[in-house]
Amino acid sequence: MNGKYSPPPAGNGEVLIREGLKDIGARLEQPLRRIFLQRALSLGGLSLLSGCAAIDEESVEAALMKVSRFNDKAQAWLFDPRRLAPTYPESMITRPFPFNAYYGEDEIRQVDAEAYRLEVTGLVADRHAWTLAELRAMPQTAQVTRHICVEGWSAIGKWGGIPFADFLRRVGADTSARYVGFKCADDYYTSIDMPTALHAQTLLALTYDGRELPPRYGFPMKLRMPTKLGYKNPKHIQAIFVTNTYPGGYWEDQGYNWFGGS
Ligand SMILES: Nc1nc2c(c(=O)[nH]1)N[C@H]1C(S)=C(S)[C@@H](COP(=O)(O)O)O[C@H]1N2
Ligand SMILES: [Mo]
Repeated sequence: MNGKYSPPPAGNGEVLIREGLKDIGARLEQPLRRIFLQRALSLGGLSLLSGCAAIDEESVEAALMKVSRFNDKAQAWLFDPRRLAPTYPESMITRPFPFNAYYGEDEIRQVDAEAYRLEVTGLVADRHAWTLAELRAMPQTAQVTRHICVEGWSAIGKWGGIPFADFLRRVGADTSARYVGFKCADDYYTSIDMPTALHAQTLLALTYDGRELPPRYGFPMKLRMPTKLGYKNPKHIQAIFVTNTYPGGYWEDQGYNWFGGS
């Protein structure tokens, strides 16, 4: 969101193509919150919001949060686990592929490959921590898909790695649980719904464009989901946990829509 990347000039096809209901939800939330707050305050008593006359910022926030959670439910209901996001020929890969994070490129996290262990906890049978060699030994696949960021850019890239559904099965995850949460090496965190975690195109990505995932794109590993907006795709994953307790996320806790479908 605060990345230093400037979008390529429009006209080479790499402009935001989806103005769908779902990402509009995420993009409008900030202005909507302001308008809503102004109206509520100037009307003095929007009792339908809270059932009481005193409208303060907190109750408006709470009401908007309810709207956003309602959106999550609607999106979860609309999500078709069998529908595939578009894939593209390699000739359409955006070069260079943009970098984005809540910090600039000068602060990209350097994760030590030797010391790295992926923690897997929560509702799983096998809680052992994974080395990179173990992760690379699992069957891998690759796909060319479009990444869409709420900041208004999109780009096509090629990610390779372990189908996340295979990984979840391998660790004996309780796939009836509601959430999969992620903690990252840079303090970023996010969480997703189980149907998206099990989607055929959700990858635990270890490579970018046929090579080891570089630090800028999330070394040693990111979760790549072409069915979700950019901010739902955690880079530098350090820990994965399966839970029924809502884990939120870095941007989601600041008002971005949690489901974040694209
Ligand atoms: N760990 C971590 N993951 C992250 C972010 C971040 O700041 N830290 N930013 C998110 C956002 S908003 C976007 S658009 C994508 C950018 O991924 P890219 O650098 O591969 O383009 O990473 C997402 N995952
Ligand atoms: Mo983003």
